[in-house]
Amino acid sequence: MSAEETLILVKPDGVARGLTGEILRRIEAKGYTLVDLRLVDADRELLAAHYAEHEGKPFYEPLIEFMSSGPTVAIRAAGERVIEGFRSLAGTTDPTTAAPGTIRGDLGRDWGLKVQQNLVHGSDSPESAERELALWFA
Ligand code: IDP
Repeated sequence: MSAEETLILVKPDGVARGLTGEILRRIEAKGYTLVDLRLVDADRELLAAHYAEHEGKPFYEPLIEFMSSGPTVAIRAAGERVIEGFRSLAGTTDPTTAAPGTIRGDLGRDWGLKVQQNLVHGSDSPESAERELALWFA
């Protein structure tokens, strides 16, 4: 069986703050393999497909706007249980309360905006990973 793969994004706040290297370092230090990586200026069509499950929620428009505000680094990463492992490295959604030691907990905080700028995205299931990798690495 080949190793599990996931989609990781360094969101525009992470790229703008110069944290891409630090985030890649943490992924590699955990032992996951970087299989592919690209810098993407995500358009609305890609973001609407990626965040389809959130359409209609109060933070949806601010989320799409934020994710269009600058380049995103898309990463295809691989390893045993990498989906679960990266979600654990990333920390919980709200960066203010994400545990210290996690990417969001150590490097993120609330900036008083309508959307949580929380530096990274990681697929949440094998089905999401397959769908999202197809979108970002089309
Ligand atoms: P996740 O990225 O931790 O998996 P999701 O629930 O999939 O979280 O939400 C997608 C993204 O939407 C989050 O990473 C965050 O940027 C934003 N978001 C989620 N919930 C809220 C909220 O209640 N307020 C503002 N932004 C949110």
